[in-house]
Amino acid sequence: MEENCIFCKIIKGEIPSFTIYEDIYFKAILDRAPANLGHTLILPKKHAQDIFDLPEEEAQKLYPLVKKLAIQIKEAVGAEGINIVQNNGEAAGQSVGHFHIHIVPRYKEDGVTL
Ligand code: DGP
Repeated sequence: MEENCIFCKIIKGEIPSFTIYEDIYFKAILDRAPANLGHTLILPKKHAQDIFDLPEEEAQKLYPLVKKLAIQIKEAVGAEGINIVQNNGEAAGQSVGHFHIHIVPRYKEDGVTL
């Protein structure tokens, strides 16, 4: 838990969020500013700033979960495609300093820019 980290507060339940999945390592929530319906963020429960700071244990568990949720979200919203995006550092567009993966449902010519 990092003081003043929005995602740590969400994980602790101090800030409300719409949770679509949770286990001992991760919580997956709907993005509050979704690029498309079903835009989801996967957050490790243990605070890590970015990929460079992510513990090996979380790193190993992550991609099977990304795959599982991408499949379920695609089906749930009837998406034609999915973007999986993960920004590291301000220079790369990271605005919240707690590692997260975006799962963004996509449709042909939906005009979304990431
Ligand atoms: P990034 O730019 O990659 O760091 O993405 C941060 C995302 O986090 C952005 O899409 C908006 C989302 N976000 C920021 N604050 C909150 C919040 O309090 N609740 C939820 N659900 N999403 C948030």
